[in-house]
Amino acid sequence: ARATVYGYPRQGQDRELKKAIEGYWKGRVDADALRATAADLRRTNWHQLAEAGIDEVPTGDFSYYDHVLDTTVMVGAIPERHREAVAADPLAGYFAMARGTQEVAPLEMTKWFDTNYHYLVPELGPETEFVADSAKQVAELREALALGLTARPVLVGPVTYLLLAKPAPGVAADFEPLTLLDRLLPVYAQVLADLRAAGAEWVQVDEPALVQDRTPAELNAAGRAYRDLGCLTDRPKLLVASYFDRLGDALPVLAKARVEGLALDFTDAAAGNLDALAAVGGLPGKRLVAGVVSGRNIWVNDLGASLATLGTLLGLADRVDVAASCSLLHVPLDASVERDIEPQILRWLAFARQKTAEVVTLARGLRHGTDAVSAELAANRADLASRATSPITRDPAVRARAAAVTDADARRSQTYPERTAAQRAHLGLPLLPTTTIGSFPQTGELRTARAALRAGRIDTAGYEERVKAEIQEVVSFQEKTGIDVLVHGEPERNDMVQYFAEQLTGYLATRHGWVQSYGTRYVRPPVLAGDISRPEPMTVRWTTYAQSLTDRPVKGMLTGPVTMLAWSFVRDDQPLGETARQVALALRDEVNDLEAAGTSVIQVDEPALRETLPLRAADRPGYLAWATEAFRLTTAGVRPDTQIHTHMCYAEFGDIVQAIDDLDADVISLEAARSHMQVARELAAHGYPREAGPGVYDIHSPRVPSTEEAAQLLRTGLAAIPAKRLWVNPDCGLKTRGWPETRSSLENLVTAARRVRAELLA
Ligand code: THG
Ligand code: ZN
Repeated sequence: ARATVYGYPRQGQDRELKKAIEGYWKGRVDADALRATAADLRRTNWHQLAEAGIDEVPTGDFSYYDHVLDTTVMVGAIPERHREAVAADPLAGYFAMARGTQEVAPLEMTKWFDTNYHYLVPELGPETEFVADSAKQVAELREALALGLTARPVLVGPVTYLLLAKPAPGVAADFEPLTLLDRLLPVYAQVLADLRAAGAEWVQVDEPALVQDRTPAELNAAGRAYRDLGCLTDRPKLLVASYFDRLGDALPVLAKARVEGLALDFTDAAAGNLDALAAVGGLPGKRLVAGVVSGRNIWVNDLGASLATLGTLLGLADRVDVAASCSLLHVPLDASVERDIEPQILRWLAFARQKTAEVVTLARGLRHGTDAVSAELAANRADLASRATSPITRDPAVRARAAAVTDADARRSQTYPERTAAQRAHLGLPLLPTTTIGSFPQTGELRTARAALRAGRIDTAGYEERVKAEIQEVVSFQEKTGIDVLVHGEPERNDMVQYFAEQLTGYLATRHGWVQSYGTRYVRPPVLAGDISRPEPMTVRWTTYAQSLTDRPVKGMLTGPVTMLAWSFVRDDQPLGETARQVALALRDEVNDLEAAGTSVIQVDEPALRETLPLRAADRPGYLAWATEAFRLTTAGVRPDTQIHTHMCYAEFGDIVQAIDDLDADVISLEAARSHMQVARELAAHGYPREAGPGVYDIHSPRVPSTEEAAQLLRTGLAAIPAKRLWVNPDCGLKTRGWPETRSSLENLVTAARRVRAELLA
């Protein structure tokens, strides 16, 4: 049995890659220096893997921005508008595709399956001609081979590549990229031949799209792809990999294919693969790579359980190797550098380095028997026991409270029509009320103050004065501009999830636990490790301070339970719904405290509700049931005249409109400006009965919308949502915007609301 992984974090221990790339963008680092940094990082990673005992290292998983964009380059599917730039300077042109320039739009970005990684969406059409460009794959394979390592190139597979693509601009919306398969396969054939010539014995072809629900036609296409690639004579051995969920109907297709190996996910996320593999009679004559160590979470593996799984698998394939379930790109690099986490608790955690060691131990155990790894198994059992019995993971008060929750706790005391009348009387808002989503520009002074606080150059009191000054400015600007429902602007917050996690018992924060979100942008997801409780109010002070400065209502701003889970590493020792319920109860206390302190409008954001939707339709109703219950449990404890808002971004609400309705929020704000109010029409088609604020200002662009443009979007909104239920707001928070464009845009937004109000009353 060999030990291997499919990919490793790209950024380096100190995010050297981010610094080099951003330096290159600013002109401070030249292309050669950037290439040298990248080559160093690849070498460091391979050495780290090899020294840990990984027998076969991955190559080609490195990326300057995104591996799907690298695949677009590899198959020559450069969008027309980028071709000239890419031909003139491949590296600059590559970044232009990723980020756009003054003149040309970038490729669209979207989430990589149900992870928090974002990829650049290929743009294809009937005219697309593919051409093989194996330079990057071949060069990186050669680098690893030159170090004397056994290396296996990893490619995004042709079926997944096409299924992740969308019609190019100007191409009919119903164009199906998968129809290009026959044109794409010869390009993969060429790349495979090039890799073989460069010395690859095996090549891994990733097909994670096959773990989603697929039509018979799509499964047929997958069968055809691997029949054709399998029949090639000049090729390396093929390992077709899947991860994130079970293969389902695609398993028999791949098991029959003429490829030499399959890599399957055997973690809980993909439950069903083991039985399904047995049901198809295993993989006689093939290599099976078993992903038994989760590449998604940060928990130490149950080595005994994994060895048992591996033992079962031995009977089902010619040869069984051990791996993490997916690329380790999705976890931070190294838990051992964390200094703020208690040593005993740190032993529960495994980041990429620790996971690599687990894979190696498991491969050794499989090869030589459990006796060969008895010390590792004993230590592992002790760590698992310490976690299972720790007061951190078992807080009786939290458990008792969660167990006592009733249906009534998750239901408002009055229906929406009754509530809305009470809220109208209480708040006295005009028709088409204006508001913002919560955050205001994070100024340089604020960031400097936060850094100074961390470095001990200023004290807490000094920092809080800075925050208060900022709140004053934000409140006075909103009053002057004539916004109806104000916010305090969130100057005290960095990342919203991190901010709440730091204040909740049961959460751990990391110092270096960076995970790539997209390109050079990283997040440090907090670790939801134990039972969750709220030792004291988290936001009340800042909201009431803002309220003390104005007579207009100030909205309280919270992050909802589903998003708290989605953007954290969540405990795997109880159902997600249980964890969500604990977080919901902690947030419910905050909501109730805000109300008691005089807050009449409270927003609970759930931007991640849509993105956590399970990959397979069969798993969705269960998810939506606990997710919407957690939101309602958070918000249902308030009086009828307290108005609950929620907010979601990232479009594509179509498949969760019913869930949005089930949240029973009084008001929802949604991203809509770029899609010309598409969501308003979707809500209307569903018969959404409550208030909504489809955004009229696209905050992802520095562009200031004119008053007439915003007014026109409002009129479009009015065609779908009656005036009595329509709100006026931007698409999302303003923290990534500068003050000048924020000022002008919000002034125009208020003027637009006034203009359309006057039209309605005329
Ligand atoms: N918070 C968390 N997770 C998220 C988002 C979030 N996942 C999805 C989405 N939002 C990802 N979007 C971003 C946007 C910006 C950045 C990262 C992810 C970003 N990061 C800084 C960087 O890399 O320079 C670091 C920020 C920091 O210092 O914490 O700009 O909002 N949890
Ligand atoms: Zn948003």
